[in-house]
Amino acid sequence: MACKRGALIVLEGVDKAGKTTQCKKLVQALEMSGRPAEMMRFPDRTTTIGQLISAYLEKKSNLEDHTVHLLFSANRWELVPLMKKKLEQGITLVVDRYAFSGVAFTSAKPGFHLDWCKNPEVGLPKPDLVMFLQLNPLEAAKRGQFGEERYENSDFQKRVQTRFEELRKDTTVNWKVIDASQSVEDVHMNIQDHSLNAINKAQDTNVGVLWQ
Ligand code: NYM
Repeated sequence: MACKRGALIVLEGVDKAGKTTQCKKLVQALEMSGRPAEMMRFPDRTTTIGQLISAYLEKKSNLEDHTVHLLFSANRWELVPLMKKKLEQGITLVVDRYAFSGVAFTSAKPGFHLDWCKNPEVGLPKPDLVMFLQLNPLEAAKRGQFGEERYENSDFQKRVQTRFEELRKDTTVNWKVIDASQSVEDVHMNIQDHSLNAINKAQDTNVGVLWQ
């Protein structure tokens, strides 16, 4: 490796947990401390595949459930070359949702098994750290109404939460659970500590392979 690689850091959690706010704050803090960092989010709605997903989420189109699962996965795979390039350049990637959201959301639908959902994600770059922003449904409800997009209702979100709990049992992934009911600043400090640790550990290792 020519320079020390960046870390792949993922934030996961149910809706309203504060993932996007915290991703932005983390990138800002890392940049200010002289560590190159960039934010990414999945789905990335800017690509051709991302636009199909976006129309589905906005209920402008209907897609068969297996098909949309594979599109979410393809949307990650199409960005893998770019992700690898940035990591090699020493840029830390702070990612708002990743394969874990993919598996948790689809497997919350009737008739979907976790293993089937994980399959297309096997082999993706493995995050050095996955932080799960934990917020109970009552706290989440206090943060305002759900929007109009698909999946944005509390029954479905509860099932998603259970699927995330299942995924967090996997010790091959470096999960950290963050109490998202704290103040934005306290959550940020917590996230920053874990991230600096992960960045230090990652720099002299190769990027891992997810679920393989
Ligand atoms: N979602 C997100 C999935 O169903 N599968 C995936 O692979 C990913 C990354 O899309 N409700 C769902 C979770 C969200 C929705 O995400 C859009 P966001 O962060 O609201 O743009």
